[in-house]
Amino acid sequence: DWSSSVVSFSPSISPLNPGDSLVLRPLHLADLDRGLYKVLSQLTVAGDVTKEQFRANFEHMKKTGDYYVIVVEDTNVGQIVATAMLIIEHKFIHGCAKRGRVEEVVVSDVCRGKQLGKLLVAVLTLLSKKLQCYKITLECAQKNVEFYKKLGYTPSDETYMQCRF
Ligand code: 16G
Repeated sequence: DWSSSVVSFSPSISPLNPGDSLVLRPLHLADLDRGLYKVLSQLTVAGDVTKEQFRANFEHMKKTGDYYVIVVEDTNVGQIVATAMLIIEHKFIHGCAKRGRVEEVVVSDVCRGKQLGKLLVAVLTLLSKKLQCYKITLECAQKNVEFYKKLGYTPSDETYMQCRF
C-alpha cells in the first residue's frame, strides 16, 4: 500500500501520478526506441545493443519472473526519462528466503529535481517487501549514499567486492 510508505514527497507525487505528462510503468520492448539506452548511458557504459540482443534479454528476464524493470516515460515526447530494476534472488538460507537487489537506477539529466529517482526506488523497495524479501540491497557511488539513506537504506558492515573482466 503506497500510502503506508515512510518516504514523503513534496510536492506530492505517486506511482499513479508521477508528474505532469509523466507515466510510471513496466519496461516495454519498444522502449529501446524510446531512448532507454540514452538514459542508461548516464549511469555507466550502456553499450551498443541490437534489437535482437535487447529482445532476447527482455524475454529471458520476463521468463524468470524475477526481474521488475520500471520506467518513467515523458508522454509529451515519447521518451524514457528514468528507469530502475528490482531483481529477486533466491537463497537457501533464512528458510529459502528471497532477497531483493536494486540495480540500474538512472534519471535523465533533463528530468532531475522531480523526485523521480526517489519515486522509483521507493516503489521497488515497497514491492520487494510485498514479495516477501527478507532484505533488499544495492551498490551505489559514494555521492549517492545520502540519497539512499533517506529511503531507508543504511551502509552495510559487509564489504562490496568484485572481479572485473
Ligand atoms: C551503480 C548501480 C548499479 C550499476 C553500476 C554500474 C544502482 C543502485 N547501482 O552501482 O546497478 O551496475 O552503478 O557500474 O543503480 P559499473 O559499470 O561499474 O557496473
